[in-house]
Formats: sequence, structure tokens, C-alpha cells
Amino acid sequence: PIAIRREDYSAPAYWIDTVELTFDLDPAKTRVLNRMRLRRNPEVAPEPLRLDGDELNLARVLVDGQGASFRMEADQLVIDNLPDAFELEIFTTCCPIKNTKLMGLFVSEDTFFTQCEAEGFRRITYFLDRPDVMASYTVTLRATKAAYPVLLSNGNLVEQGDLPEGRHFAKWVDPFRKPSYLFALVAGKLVAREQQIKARNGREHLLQVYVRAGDLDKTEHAMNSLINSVLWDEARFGLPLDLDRFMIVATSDFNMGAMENKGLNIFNTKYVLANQATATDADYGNIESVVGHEYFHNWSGDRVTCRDWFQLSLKEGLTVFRDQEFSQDLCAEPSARAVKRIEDVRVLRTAQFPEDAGPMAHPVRPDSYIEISNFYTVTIYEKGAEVVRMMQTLVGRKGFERGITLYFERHDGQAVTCDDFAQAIADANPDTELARLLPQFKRWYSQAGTPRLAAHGVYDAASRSYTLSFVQSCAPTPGQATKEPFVIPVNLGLLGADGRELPVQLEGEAEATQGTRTLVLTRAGEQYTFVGLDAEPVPSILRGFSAPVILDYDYGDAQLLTLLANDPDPFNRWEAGQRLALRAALRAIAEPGVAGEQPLGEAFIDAMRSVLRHPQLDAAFKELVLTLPSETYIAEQLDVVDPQRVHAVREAMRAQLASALFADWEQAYEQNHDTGAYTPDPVSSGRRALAGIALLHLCLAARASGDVVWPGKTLQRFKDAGNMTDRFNALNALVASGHALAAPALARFHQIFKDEALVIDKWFSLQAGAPDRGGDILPLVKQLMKHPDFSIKNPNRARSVIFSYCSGNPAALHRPDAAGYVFWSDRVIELDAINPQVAARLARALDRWSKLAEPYRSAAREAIARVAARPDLSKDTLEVVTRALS
Ligand code: DPP
Ligand code: ZN
Repeated sequence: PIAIRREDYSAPAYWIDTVELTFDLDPAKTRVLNRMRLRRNPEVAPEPLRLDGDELNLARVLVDGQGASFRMEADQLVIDNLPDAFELEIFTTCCPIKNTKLMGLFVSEDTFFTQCEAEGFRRITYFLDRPDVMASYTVTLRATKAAYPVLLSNGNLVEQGDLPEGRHFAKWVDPFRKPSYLFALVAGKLVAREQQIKARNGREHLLQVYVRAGDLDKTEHAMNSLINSVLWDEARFGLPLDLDRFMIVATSDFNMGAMENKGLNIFNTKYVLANQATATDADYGNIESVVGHEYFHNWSGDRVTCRDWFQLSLKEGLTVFRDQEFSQDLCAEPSARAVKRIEDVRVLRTAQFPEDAGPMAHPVRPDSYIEISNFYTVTIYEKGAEVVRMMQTLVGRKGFERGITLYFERHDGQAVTCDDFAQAIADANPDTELARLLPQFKRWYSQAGTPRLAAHGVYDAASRSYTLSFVQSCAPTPGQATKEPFVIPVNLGLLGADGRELPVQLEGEAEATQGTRTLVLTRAGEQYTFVGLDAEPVPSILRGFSAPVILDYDYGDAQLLTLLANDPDPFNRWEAGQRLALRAALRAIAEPGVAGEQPLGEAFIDAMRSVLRHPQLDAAFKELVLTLPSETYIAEQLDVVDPQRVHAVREAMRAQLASALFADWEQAYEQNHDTGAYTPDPVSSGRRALAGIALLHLCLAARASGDVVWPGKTLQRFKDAGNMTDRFNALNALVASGHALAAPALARFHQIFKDEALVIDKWFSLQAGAPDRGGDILPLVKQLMKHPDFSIKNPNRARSVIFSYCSGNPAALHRPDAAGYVFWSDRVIELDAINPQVAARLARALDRWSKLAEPYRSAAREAIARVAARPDLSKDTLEVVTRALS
């Protein structure tokens, strides 16, 4: 397979102005008539027309109504000697029922759906399937009325009616030009929750959420999230809904989370369906942010789209940033905003930092790819969002809003680049650091890898001054041996040893300021001297995680305890606890023996007790502080990783916290477990989260002490719970503590929810991700795959079992006998024949193999090589394993 390179971009040789599509929908053979008006792009030297296609049966090609001569070159349909402007008619058929890749037109539970991003439209018809070709679409759908009563496509329904032989049709016109990746159709037996809303500007809109008939009672939260999204984008950024009708449709077979097709978003059911009996607080939160995300794409993605797929983060980084801000803005309490920020950073550090340090590391704007589907990554999405967030930090919230306004004014209706975006934000804010530093700032787009920021502080009593020096560096990544310095905004505050926030005054400044200051680092090494300090301060560096970097600062334990107890910045307060826990973990990992059994010191345990019993702190924040850094995050801090050792130490830490804080967990549980009538608001969901982690530790403590009271109470809680969050937390406590009551509880859970696919996913996932005790998880996973409810073809189900094990359960996967790796390679190969995108995602589970200690390292490499040696591998999977081995 050949690599596509960013520098090879050239404008298309033809433009497509209009597309008229007529579908005769049939699962085995769908006929697609495609009538287009094209014209030569006068700015490009004449070339033949090359249309992309994939797995299509071509029946007819007419140019201006006449049979035309054409040829096939690989998958492309090539036509020479075309006039400057012409009509092209192409008739093809395809087979949706056999489409297990779930790209293009496919069938899920007797309903037709499409997925066209990034390159799925070519599986529907021959086309210039690239995002810079934007056309006006008219779509007619025809199908049997009884089997497919609902016929949907982008835009407005302009005509519908009956046809002979029990068939009917619907005609849709999209008022906006769009690239082919935003095309969508849906046809099947669906029902809709509808709501008419009036936007702030007075315009009326019809909002619809389509699901299968039995799921209508699970659509209220998605609808509310959609309404909030419409109102928020208009209020915060002045971006109104531009359509009369906005539709969301849920499908249970979907490769990704959801898709922002213009006016017709298609969603994985996981991000639509929720009621209190079936969905957890986390599910509610995810639905809100994904509904928001796809809705916000209506501007950042659809109205202004990407010139080419290297610019993917133009829409994804920006839209993740927007959905993060949306979720924060919906929080009434500032502390709830901080909780959301901590959760977002945790995702970045546990998933994106490893990606940036591994074989798939790539810049936010990549330079090349073999298969674009492999670049829908945490780097493009989450790191991309951090880059946008740094821009906001550098120009201020109001300045950023001005920048967004200019961006959309300048580029509405266009397909543009990351450079265009950064330029608009800078141009709207000419007197800011961002504008002055723009070329250097844009290294965040071009250089891969996570920068390290080493900070060092020296206090000088004689001059009452404190000097902080920073040195930034960034390790080589594939294809990038050396890096230039980044622009790093560092939000900083100073605390006294007593925990009070100190005024900040830099040398040469006339006055001190209160609270957080933003330092903008631009050089490899930099120094700041703060004056007017009577004693050595405790620096609170990188407040709110103001840049996606690894901060090394040689804090003393006492300083971290001060920050944990007092930092007015909740992020750094949480971070101080994480640093203390990480430090204990790394020490215990390095010193096998007794230290490894009781890794936590008294001071840390006391600090955790203070947090747990704190009268003012939020329950949600407490839960975050009491959650130890994940095994994956701990492993990232090590040069050589023994996953068994990491697991053993973290489990020992949890056991120690469980026993040492037993009375405190009891109190936390008693105070928080009753949250009254269910609502998924931040306060009550925080209390449920804290009660849940308390219950887990009470069961872990019972495991050590032989106590039967708490496991019994937990089972009762599981049975009586009035919502899924409480029920699932109780089940998790029994499973994670390895209690004998877990088995009957699991059986009962399955019995209650056997008809709720998303809940059964949880049931599978909990078991495949449970703590490994003596190698028991792999045999269990193999057994789960034989369960009648298991199907490898359904991506959600495959993820719930196979990914929960391979990507979510390191100690169970990394077995000394290598059986976990053999299982992984078998599944990658099996999935690759069904669904290459899902297979390639699973292939990433061993990205970090080269960090492993022996015997894991060699065995993992062998398993990857085994996959790579397979003939007929998809280019998706081939790209991943090839990069892993190089
Ligand atoms: N563009 C889609 C999204 O919203 C891809 N799944 O992220
Ligand atoms: Zn997106």
C-alpha cells in the first residue's frame, strides 16, 4: 500500500456542482442512479476525470446522455476527453446486507444506514470522494413501504408518496453544499421523539430523535442535550441552527461514536439511549457531550470543512474543544467545571500521551497516512482540542470568541486548513502573544510527541526572591528526530507553606497581582524571578493543565501535601494527590519485597482521610482524588514495564487504602448513598460516584478481613438499586473484590437486562475487564465469546469483550505464558476479515510492546509479527502493525 502525503495535495481537476441520487433500496441489491453536473477546474492543467469507487457493480456510464468510453484503473473509474462542463450519469449496484465493514451503505437490524466519513461514499457510487469537492444534493429514496416506512436523508423533505407494488418514495433536498463524507440516508422501521423549538433568534426548528420502537422511553436525555446544544452554540459563539429540521438516528451497529452528517446525524445507540434503569451517570455525561459534539460540527465541520484529511483536527480538535466547553458551561458550580476538566485531562494522559510516545505518534496535522481511518485518534481529537484551548488561553475567552466569529465569516462554505483557523484566531486578536508568536505556536500542529517541561525553583532569602527555571524538551518521534521549542502557556500561582495564596510579582514589575498568572514560554530554557517573598513558596505550576506537557518538578512530599490541602486551583489540588500516589507506586515497583505490600506512607493515608472527610469538598472531586492513577498511566512513567508488578503494586495500594480508611469509607458511603429521586446532575452523580468507590473499598477491605457484612450489604444494594449507576457500582464492587457473591449477582443482572443490548455490553465488559487473579480472566474471556449473546460482528459487543480485555486489562493480557498475545493476534486476524477499522483499532493494543520487560517484550513482538505476516491483511491493520514493528 502507498502512503498519501500532505505535501502532495493538489486541487481537484473537476468540480461537482450538483448531485441527484436515486436509490432503490434492497438489502441484497440496492440500485443507485447518480446524475451529476461537473465542470473542469480552470485552475488545474487538463486531466482525465478519475472517480473513486469501492466494491461497486458498475452497470452504465453516460456523458450528456450518451454512452461514454471509460476505463478502470484499480478502483478508479477514468474518463478521458471530457468537455469543460457536462452531465454525468452513473448507474451502479451494491450489496448492503453483506457490508460487514459498516462503511458506505449497510443494514443494521433490518434498517439501512450509511457511514461515509472518511471514504465511505465511494462504496455507494463513483465520485470525487474528497472533502474539498462540495456539491448540492437531491436524494430520492424508494423502498417497500411495509419494511421501510421511514425514509430519511440530509436537508428538507420536499416530496413523498406511494408507488406501485407496495413501494413508496421520499425526496430530500439539502439546502447546503457539502462534501460527500457528510452524505447520509436512513430507511427502516423507526419512531421519533419530536420537539419543536424556537431559537434565540426566533427561528423555529423541528428536532427529531429516531430509534427503534421499544427505545422511545430512552430518548429524553438525548433530546434535552440537543436542545441545550442548539441554545449554547448560539449564546456562546453566535452560531445558530441553519436548518428547519435536525435529525438524530441511532443504530446498534456502528464503528465509531457518532457522525455529523448534515441535518441527519447518525449515532451509535450507546450515545443516544438512556433511562435511569439502563444507563449510568457516565453514560448520561457521554450522551450529552457526543450529542453536543455532533451538533457543533454543524458549523465546525459542515459549514466550514477540511480541505483534505490531513486537516482532520481542524474540525475534530475544534469540535472536541467546543463540546468540552459546552459540558463545562452546563455545570452550575465552578467545582463541577473543574471535575470535567480533570476527567478530560485524565483521558488525554492515559490515552494520548502513550500514543504520542509510541509507534503511531503523529502530529496533530499528520504528514502522511496509508489509511485515513487509522488517524481518527486521541491525538487528532484530544490533543487537537488542547491546542485550541491554548489559543483561548493566549487570547482570552472574549478574544477567542472574536476569533471564531472571524473564522466563520471568512471561510463559510469553504474547505480549509489548520493554518486558516489559527490565522483567523490570531487576526482577530492582533495585540496578543498568539498573534506575535503564531509561526512558532503552529509547531503544535507540525511536531509530534509530548513536550517535557522540567522546572526548578531556588529561593534566595537575602533578596526575598524566588527563581523558577524551565527547560523544555521533546523526544524524537517516528520521522521527526529533532524538535524546535514549543510555545507553552504556563498558568502559575504561588502558595505559602501555610497554604495561603501569595501575591505574584515578577522582578521589574511595579506591583504584585493576585491569583493565577500566565507565563508564555517560548525558548528551550527560561527563567522567571518572583520578588517580595518572605519565605520559599510552593509553586502551583500548570494550573488547569494549561498545556499538554509532562511537568517535572522535584516537589518535596510536604509541598505536595500543602498543594493537596490548599491549592485554590482544583486541577493542581487533584494533581498533587496523583503525584504523591504515583511516587509511592514507582517506589514500590522499584523495590520488590515488603515495601511493595504496604506501598503507602502514613502521611498520604492521612491526607486521603482528610479529603474524604472534608466538609466543603464536592463528592465528585473526592472520588477523583481517591482514585489512584491507572496501571496504564503508571506504566507510562517507567522505562521498562513489568505489567504484573504494576498491577500487584496498584492492587496493594488499593487494599491498603481500603483497610486503613475503613471507617472513613463507611462514613462516606453512609453520607452519600441516598441521592433521592434520580437525576443525572453533577452534584447527585458525584455523590453516587463517591458512594460507589466507597463500596468498592469496603468490599476490598472485606476480602482481606473476611468480613461478610459489607459484601452482603452490597448485594442488597445491587438488588434494591433504583438506578443503573448504583446497581452497576454495587455489582462492580463484588466483581472487582473477587467476592463469591459476584457470580449470583452477575447471573441476576443478565436475567434482568437480557433484552437491553447496551446493558449486556456492560455485563460482558465488566467481566472481561475484572482484576486478574492467577490468570483467570483469559479463560473467562474465551468462554464469554461462546455465550449466545456474543457476536464479533457487532462492534459494541466485540469492544465489550475483546477490547475490554486486550486494551483495558493489562495485567490479564500480559501473561508470562504469552497466551494473551496469541488471543490478541487471533482476534485481530479474525476481525480484519470482517471489519478492518475495528481490527486496526484492536491492533493498537500492543503499541507499547517495546517498553515491556522480558519475557513479555519478545512474546508481544512475535504476536505482532504473526499478524503482519498474514497475506491479504487490510491496509488499516497492515499500517498499524507495520509501524509497531518498525
Ligand atoms: N466525525 C465523526 C466525529 O464526530 C467521526 N466519528 O468524530
Ligand atoms: Zn467529531
